Amino acid sequence: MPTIKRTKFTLAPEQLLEMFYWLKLIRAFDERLSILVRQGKVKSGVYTGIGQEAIIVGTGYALRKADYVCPLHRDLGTFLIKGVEPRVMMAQMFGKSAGLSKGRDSALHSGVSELGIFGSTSMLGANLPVAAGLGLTFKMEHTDSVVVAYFGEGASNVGDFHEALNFAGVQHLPIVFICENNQYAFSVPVEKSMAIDDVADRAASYGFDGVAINGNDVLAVYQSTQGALARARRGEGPTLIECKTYRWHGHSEHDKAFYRSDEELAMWKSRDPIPTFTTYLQARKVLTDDNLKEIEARVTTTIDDAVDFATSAPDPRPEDAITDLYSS
Ligand SMILES: Cc1ncc(C[n+]2csc(CCOP(=O)(O)OP(=O)(O)O)c2C)c(N)n1
Repeated sequence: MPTIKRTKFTLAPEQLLEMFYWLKLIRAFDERLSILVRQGKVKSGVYTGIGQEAIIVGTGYALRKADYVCPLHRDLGTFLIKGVEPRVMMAQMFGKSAGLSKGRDSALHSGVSELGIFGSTSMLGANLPVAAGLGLTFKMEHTDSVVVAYFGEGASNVGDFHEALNFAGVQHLPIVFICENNQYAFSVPVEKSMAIDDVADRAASYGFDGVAINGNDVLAVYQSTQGALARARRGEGPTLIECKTYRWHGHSEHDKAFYRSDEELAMWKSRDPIPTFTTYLQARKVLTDDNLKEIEARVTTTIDDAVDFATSAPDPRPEDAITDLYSS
């Protein structure tokens, strides 16, 4: 069994601030969406990832354009960090023609091949064999691009997960499997769906390394991902990184999450990835009061602009429902 080479990936102050901006933007995007759902403005089902942003930023920051991501339903932030304009993403959620799928899906299944985003699948875990296929393509084309594939701990109990990891292990594919272990698969707590503590342990069955880390620590996620990416680019095969985290809202915005206690939620909120990183940056004098104000203002302007754009964007025209279709 190969061991993960520990390499320190250092970040310049500007990069740390950029990561901080992404954390704040992704949080603000989801928080605004949650309000817009209640105002009846969003056509799609909404599955926010509030509380889980450190995973998206730690894994997505510094990915190359040619690297692919295979997100799950909770990962709207992946689209933003991979380069989709917030305006376009908001229009997508409003079901407008300016959105990625021009208002023709429930908003969660669109991909953007030019940005290396494969749309998520409805069936849990079904994005993982797709990720394996993409990884095989990269290997056959002798590129050093990597696939980053996201899934929940719930999805790690379905067959697709095991088939994909097995194939990736046998073929030494350039894939980083990211488990967002947020403790619940809809209402099912992790201890009722798994007889082991760590999803990371499952990688050993398929011949590669798995590691369980604090998914609320953006720098820990970044370090682990960079190590896994470097190994994958060198042709050393896949890695599974399990990021322990918690989702603050229900499974979707229509789920009141009565199956968990207020104390549990409060405990996890005390581990909010954003204040933790804020304190870290302030202690190192990377984040000053002035640039904190500037970043917060930029986030608010960006989100307001996205909502204005999506609100005033035209609805899709009925006659366009049958364009962009093809048959074989
Ligand atoms: C094969 C399959 N079974 C059940 C569902 C219904 N379903 C959608 S999301 C979900 C829970 C997913 O939990 P997890 O994989 O842990 O991801 P999370 O939503 O917690 O991020 C379930 C059961 C589905 N979409 N596909």
